[in-house]
Amino acid sequence: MSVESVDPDEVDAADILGSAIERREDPALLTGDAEYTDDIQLPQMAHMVVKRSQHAHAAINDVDTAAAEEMDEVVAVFTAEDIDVPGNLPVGWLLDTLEQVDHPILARDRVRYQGDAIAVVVAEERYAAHDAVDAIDVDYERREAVTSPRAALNGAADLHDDAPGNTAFEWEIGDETKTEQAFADASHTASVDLENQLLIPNAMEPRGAVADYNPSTEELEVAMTTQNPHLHRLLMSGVIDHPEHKLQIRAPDVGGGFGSKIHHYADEALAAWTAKQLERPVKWIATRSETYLTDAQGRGHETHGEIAMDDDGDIVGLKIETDANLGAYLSTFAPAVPTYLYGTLLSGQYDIPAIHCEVTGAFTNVPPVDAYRGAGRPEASYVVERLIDLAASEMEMDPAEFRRQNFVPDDAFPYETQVAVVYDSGDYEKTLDRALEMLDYEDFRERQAEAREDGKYLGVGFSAYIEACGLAPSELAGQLGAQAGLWESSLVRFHPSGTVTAFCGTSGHGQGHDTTYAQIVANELGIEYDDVDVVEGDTDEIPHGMGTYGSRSAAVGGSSLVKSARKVVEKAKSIAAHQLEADEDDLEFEAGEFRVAGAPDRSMHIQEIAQQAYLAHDMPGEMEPGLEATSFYDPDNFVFPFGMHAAVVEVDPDTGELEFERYVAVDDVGNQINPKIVEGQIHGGVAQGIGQALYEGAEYDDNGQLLTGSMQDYAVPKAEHIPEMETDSTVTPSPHNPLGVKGVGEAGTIAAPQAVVNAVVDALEPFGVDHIDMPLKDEKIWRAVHENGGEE
Ligand code: MCN
Repeated sequence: MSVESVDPDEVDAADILGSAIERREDPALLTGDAEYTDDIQLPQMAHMVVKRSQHAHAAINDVDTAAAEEMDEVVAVFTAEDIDVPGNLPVGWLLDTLEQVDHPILARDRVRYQGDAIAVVVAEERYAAHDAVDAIDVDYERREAVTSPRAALNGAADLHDDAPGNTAFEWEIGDETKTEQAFADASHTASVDLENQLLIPNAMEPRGAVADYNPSTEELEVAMTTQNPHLHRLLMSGVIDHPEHKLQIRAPDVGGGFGSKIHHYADEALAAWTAKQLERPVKWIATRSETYLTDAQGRGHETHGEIAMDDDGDIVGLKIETDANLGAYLSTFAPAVPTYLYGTLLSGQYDIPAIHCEVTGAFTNVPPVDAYRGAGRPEASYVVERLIDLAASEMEMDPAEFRRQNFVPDDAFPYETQVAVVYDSGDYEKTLDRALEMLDYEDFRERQAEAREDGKYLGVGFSAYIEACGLAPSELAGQLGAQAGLWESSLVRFHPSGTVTAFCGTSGHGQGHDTTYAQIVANELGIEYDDVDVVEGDTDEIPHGMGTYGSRSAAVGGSSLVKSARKVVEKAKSIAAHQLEADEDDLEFEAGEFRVAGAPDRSMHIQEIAQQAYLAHDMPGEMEPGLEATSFYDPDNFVFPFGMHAAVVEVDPDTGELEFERYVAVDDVGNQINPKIVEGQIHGGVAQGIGQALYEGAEYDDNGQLLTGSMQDYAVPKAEHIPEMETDSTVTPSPHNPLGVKGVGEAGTIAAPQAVVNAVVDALEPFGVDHIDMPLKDEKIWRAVHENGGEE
């Protein structure tokens, strides 16, 4: 059910919101006209390269930079001893039990993961800087390394003196007593031990920064690969001790992030600090290998889960214990991911009366672990949906019908879960019914039974996912430990000629905001889509902002634009009433036109009013000239998109090979601003989810050396590995924002992994296979089949 794109010129202005118009940002991106950070060339620009630890865990006895300093074209070499600013990366989310540890931008006396920054070289040319980095001699004293969170928490050598036992925090949610009682009273239980493997984000464009310092004005401009320029400005100003109002952070075109460009890393701060030290522009661009070693990774859970049912197959309780990998240091939002973005989603789409979850955060010798597309919510959805299948099997019930029986009913919204959130709106049976219809489910089960008789193993896997996005209501986020409110801000400005620039504090990096935001603003103002331009990603142009992550831009940024546009319309209305000599209450506003009720010939278009607002001197009363408005929009609640994905696979038990037959996705993201962009987001997300299910995973050896440090070894799926996706949607608007939208940017990634794993387990049911950890490589599947002798 592929959505057809349309040319915006063929869409009536009144229908622009909700139209599948082509993305206006694509021509520049596809023809090479886009400007990425590495495209920036400044006069006198030098290049910075980072000396990184080759060991995962070691004490540093000495760093000898003498040879490097002598090399041709080397401008400067800096180590931790030279850092004269705080130089400690902050954590933006706190928990009561959190052990905060130092995270210096250059390691002082200890390195804690392979790739930890030890020194930087700045040289006239990038390759000269790389050569000089190789000439730096580090005297290491190796320590034992640990990469599994469970092992780290159970007797491994401590990484930090301030965090004994490698425990970063202990956190719980839900009611333990009630849950224990529910399990004691239950007649059936099922359980699973699973690993949700570490993932490397793999944005197409590696991280980078170009910093330019002007000593006479003390202004420091940093163009960098960021998803949230304003937050980076705030954090960086503290790290390098530079006044925030003299620091400009600008996001040129950013080639994807998937969460990895939210966090504050050492490298970008070092580029800014060295530019200031040397009073000349400095560029730092990560190599692909460096992104593998240093980009914040995602997931990394080891979990034990149990589910309890009564005789009728109603779920009565859920118990989850998770050891979460945080890596070597706390990354910016790391404490939030395996806690509030995970534990609060453990009710899934189900009405579960008792839930208890305990999470222990562990320091290990891998790069910091933080948000990666979905961040906590895929982990929650995965454990819930795996347990649901195991529970259905325990009850000898069909997995689709077991889900239906336990769904939160459609008349129960707003629905308060046992894990501290209130779902805004939902109709879960609708997405299930549509998916079953698309699958021709009854027919599939018959085909499956017949195929088994012929020695062919087909399986279907369901994923009834839910996510919380639209991050976030500031009050709630503050109560949960966020160090900043998560509102969004915007400015809608009419120019005298009637065109509009819409500024927003989000910072798109592939999601199509130039298109969808223009659709929103054009619709509110009743003007042509082509008359609206969108600006994001620059702290000097946009007063404030919180950035793009947590699928928040449509729900929070888009709503802020609606709020600003409506303020503009209000002011325009006063001007129109004055000019038309009518009462404001008698004015109707439609399609950009203010009309006096009952006198249709007395009207003014909002673009005409814009001209009047700037150029005429005939304003009502004391009203100031100009036609623009700013807003801060702070939502009342998260939004909760949901859906039903289903994979159909065939597994060859003799080889462990797997083939997709179908992939069906029915998503509900509320009202859709642009159905083509929504579909594209689902496609990209599902591809990443399938990547996790089948191929991807950061693997380390016993010394903490990354074994999957290149695209040769870390298998990102190629187009040929991804099945044709059959997509459809239902629409259940969110009552919490004026657009009725829910986020879509992470939905596919949250939904896909368990659909695939459940399908494989379903296919292998005759062999007694009830769980296989991701990634489901052929060998693992084969081993699972043969563990029980390979006999049915
Ligand atoms: N949209 C819509 N109707 C809705 C919801 C959204 O038309 N009901 C549109 C929005 O206007 C926007 C797009 O869909 O153009 C995504 O919107 P939203 O769900 O609000 O997500 P964000 O824009 O905040 O993007 C963040 C999200 C996240 S968290 C990750 S991770 C991710 C993703 O977006 N990373 C991406 N999608 C990505 N896409 C690309 N190309 N690159 C990434 O790095």
